[in-house]
Amino acid sequence: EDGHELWLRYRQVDEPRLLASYRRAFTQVVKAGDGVLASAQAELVRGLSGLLGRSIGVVDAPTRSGAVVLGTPESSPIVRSHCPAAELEKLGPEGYVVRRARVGKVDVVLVASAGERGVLYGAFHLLRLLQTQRGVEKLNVAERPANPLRLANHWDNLDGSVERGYSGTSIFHWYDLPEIKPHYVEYARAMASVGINATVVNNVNANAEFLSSEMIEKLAPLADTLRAWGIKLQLSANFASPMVLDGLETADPFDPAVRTWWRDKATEIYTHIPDFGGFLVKANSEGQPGPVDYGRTHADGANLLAEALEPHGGIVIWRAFVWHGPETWADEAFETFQPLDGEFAANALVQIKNGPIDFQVREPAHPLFGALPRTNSMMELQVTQEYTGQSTHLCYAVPLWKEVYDFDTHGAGPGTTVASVVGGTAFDYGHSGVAGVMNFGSSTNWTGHHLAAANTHGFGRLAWNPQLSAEQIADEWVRSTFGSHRSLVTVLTGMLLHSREIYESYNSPLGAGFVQGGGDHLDPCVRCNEPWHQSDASGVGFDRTVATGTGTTGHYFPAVTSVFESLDTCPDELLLFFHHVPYTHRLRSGKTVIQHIYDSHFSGLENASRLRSLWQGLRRQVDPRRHREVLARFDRQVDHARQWRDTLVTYWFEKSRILDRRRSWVQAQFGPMWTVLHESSPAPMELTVGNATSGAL
Ligand code: BDP
Repeated sequence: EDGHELWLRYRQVDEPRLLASYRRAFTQVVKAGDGVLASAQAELVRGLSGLLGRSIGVVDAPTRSGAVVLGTPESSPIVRSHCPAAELEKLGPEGYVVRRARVGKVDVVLVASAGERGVLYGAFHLLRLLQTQRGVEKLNVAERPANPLRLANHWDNLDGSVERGYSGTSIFHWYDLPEIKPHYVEYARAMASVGINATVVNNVNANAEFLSSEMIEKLAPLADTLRAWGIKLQLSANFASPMVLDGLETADPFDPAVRTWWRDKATEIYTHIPDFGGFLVKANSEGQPGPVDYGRTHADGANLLAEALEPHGGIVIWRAFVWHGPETWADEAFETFQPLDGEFAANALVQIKNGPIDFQVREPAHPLFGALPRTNSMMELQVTQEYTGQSTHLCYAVPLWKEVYDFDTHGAGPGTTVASVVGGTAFDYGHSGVAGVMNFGSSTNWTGHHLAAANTHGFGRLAWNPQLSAEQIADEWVRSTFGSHRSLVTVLTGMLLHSREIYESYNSPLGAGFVQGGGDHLDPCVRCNEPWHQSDASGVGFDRTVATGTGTTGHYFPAVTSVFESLDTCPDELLLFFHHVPYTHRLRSGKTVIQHIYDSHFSGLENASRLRSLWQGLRRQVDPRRHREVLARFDRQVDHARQWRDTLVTYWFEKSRILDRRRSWVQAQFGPMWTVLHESSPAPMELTVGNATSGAL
């Protein structure tokens, strides 16, 4: 196995009694229709044939019990007569029911929805039940997605490179378009299987060429391919496109020629791609052009594109990621966008990263969530592991994402979770949802590290339903990807669920954040990132309080501000994000901050080794190739975790001049240097033995 099939392997169910019951329950598939319905039908045939280990035929009408009937009230008379239209309408065009019904003399399984997409998602749901070995005697499923927009963001460039991609080059072969490669369909199936309904195929650092006439024509067949799987194509747009592509002298949103240019461009796109989703824009951020270049606001810029897309039903997604330096990074997005609340067009959305910095392993939720009651908002998550170990480290992000979804912003009173904001229920949003910066590339297994595909899967499943637990989602991915062997499921699910905290512990405990090196964000560069974690001789952490710091805590609603503002209530895991504290500050555990940092780097490495051993122990439950390839990644993870430990422990020892209670380790590492530091240190040093502090040296 090479991992190319991801979680859609559909291997024959290996539990004989279950297999027999599934074979009785599903016997044939009733012809469904064209387009998305044909995709749903094809997937059911493929999936059921694989899982049942026998070929499943397509029939015009049910002839045996166990026929699967899929469709909408328009496409299927059986659905029309057995599913009340009102019931389906309530679930919306992407929601579905899966249940049994009696049709004439046979028992059938209905997969029904008010819309074709819902039928497709229902088909995947049905297959998931079998992949995860659930009982199907009592089928009574009714689902609808929590987030209307569930968007993949690819940061893929025209030259085939992928910004922050760790799995080879782009999956999209731009120069070969309009030729459609078979793997575009595989891509679309994988995305649709977890409910992704739109995809931005190019980098937010956008090359204007993506909007050229030649490119639009070339992209049209790709859009057709995606459409068959319920996915709308979208493009990142460079704000200066009118200048770059057609030599206009300005991109000022108030310039009539610029407005005409965008309107004409939109019309051109919709001529070729009638269901084009719209634009995604990174403006006035990290060197990208934008409306601020002309003294206009971000809302002015967004509304320019929104106006052009509006007649065609398109949306513009405007990113809130703006910053000009470590000092104000956590504040700038809030301070720029919050005052603009209510000024964005009805078909514009602001896309907000999950935290106020930049996809760190631990951050508080972004203060803009809940603070834009009159601006359609959505969340941006990073599926590709830029700051979380790239394709070397196991770091399952679902627990991290769940924390953000569950975060109570108090925006419309207590209980205004981020999930309710981006799900569109907290405020009267016309559009909302979630975007994931994707981790797919040209590697055979798509994600480089086989286990990184769990993040792709988890992103989609959580976007569909943020109420699902991380355990449930991990369990589902493991079973579908590796099979349902009991010890494998238990061990691998546990590994996934602990992996983020393990990575965090040797990378950046207590919310210090941003300790990766300059360009590639993989290796430690704790010294060069001092402006972010603000370590000095007196202590560590960034004072973002209202009382004495930058005031970031004040951007949250009062109930949240008070929690983060006070040292007594700020959660330890975010302590250094919000506070600058002495190294001897005591955590709730009773440990000092510095000892916690030391301990955490040591235990992090030990736990990384443990992950490796656990995986080694799965040798008999995992096929040889995938086992070998993942083990090689764990080898590198352990080596790298050791580098992290040694670099960071050394750094913080030098900064704090406080000894780790593992004195012998320090002496072995530093030898004479320890003496030098000890002798020259003006600051008192603390030595702890066991759990007890012996006081200053
Ligand atoms: C940062 C990445 C950079 C992206 C930027 C963004 O390092 O490559 O362009 O985010 O989101 O995390 O625009």
